[in-house]
Amino acid sequence: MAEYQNLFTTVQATGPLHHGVPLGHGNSPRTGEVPGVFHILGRLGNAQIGPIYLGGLGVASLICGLIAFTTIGMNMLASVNWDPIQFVRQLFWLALEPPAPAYGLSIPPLNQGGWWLITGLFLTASLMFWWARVYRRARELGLGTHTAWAFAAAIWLFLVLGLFRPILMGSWSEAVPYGIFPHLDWTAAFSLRYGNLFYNPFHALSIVFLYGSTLLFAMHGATILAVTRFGGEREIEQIVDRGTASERAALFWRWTMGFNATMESIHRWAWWFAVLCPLAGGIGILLTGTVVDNWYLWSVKHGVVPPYPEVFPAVIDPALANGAK
Ligand code: 07D
Repeated sequence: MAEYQNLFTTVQATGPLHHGVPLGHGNSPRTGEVPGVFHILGRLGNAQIGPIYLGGLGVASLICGLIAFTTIGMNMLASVNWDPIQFVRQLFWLALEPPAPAYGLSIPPLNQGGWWLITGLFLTASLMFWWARVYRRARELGLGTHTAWAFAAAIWLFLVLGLFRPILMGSWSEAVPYGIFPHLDWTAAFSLRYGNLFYNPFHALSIVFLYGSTLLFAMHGATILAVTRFGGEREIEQIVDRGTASERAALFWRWTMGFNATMESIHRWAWWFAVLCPLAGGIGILLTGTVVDNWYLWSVKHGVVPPYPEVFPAVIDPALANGAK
């Protein structure tokens, strides 16, 4: 008999279709009365699709997101003289840029950053509505709101980059453009302007949690897959029994590194690592240009990195050089 392998193969349990628990007072009905079952989807996740809950918040979020998306697209199209071929050809290079520095925090004409401001407004509204939807849907199912607060950590970094820091700096021009390569160019330029972001300790900390998250995810995913032959993916029954897949998994880690997380605490680790990535990152970005102007010189000053040896001319902050302003 072929052994059950589960890196790619999944077991698809089939049974009666389930619409979910009844919804309380004040909820909209779920959309899609007869959910479908698709074998191909079942290879990735659950085979049952729908019914979806749309609701007022969901609709509001989608409308705002669509307005933002369309405004970005139309501005990009305008930038190539409404030529659809060039739009597709140059798509990765096109951008909707924030206003020029001269406008500060004022409202510029539409084609000089005004559209960028309007897009930001709708994109932020869309994220806020979606956040409220995530929170509410969790509450309506009697769940904790862990997902909403993790999402809030990502929104924190988004708002620092596009709203909080530009306001502290007194200029919308500090914000990130909408566009594929342009936003990457912005990232590189930002790092260079502020003395190399690698020397920003919060950027370093953010990377620790980013990489840490992938490591934890791999360890957890691998551990659970390794014990599914003992039913380990059905976690709840495992926690209370001895001699189970769960106990073997724990033992494996105690054997290999002397310590193990538990079925519950591993998820706490995962949540905190993921959340601390944008949380630490947001702090690092907020400090850049507001409190610290050059992270390399800051690191030299605080003994984090050695200065260049005397054989080179003294390093000066490029921002203070003649002709910088
Ligand atoms: C971006 C925010 C939440 C997003 C939300 C979604 C939409 C969709 C679309 C309508 C992810 C909003 C939805 C926008 C709308 C339509 C069409 C979360 C985000 C809510 N770095 N770096 C980080 C590394 C360097 C730089 C974080 C590594 C260079 C800048 C992370 C390296 C330079 C910033 C990280 C490296 C540089 C960062 C991001 C290596 C120049 C940030 C964490 C190995 C390239 C950001 C403190 C995250 C930050 C950030 C990793 C190198 C610049 C840890 C591994 C030296 C300017 N970098 N980086 O979760 O927080 O992002 O910095 O070289 O702003 Mg970096």
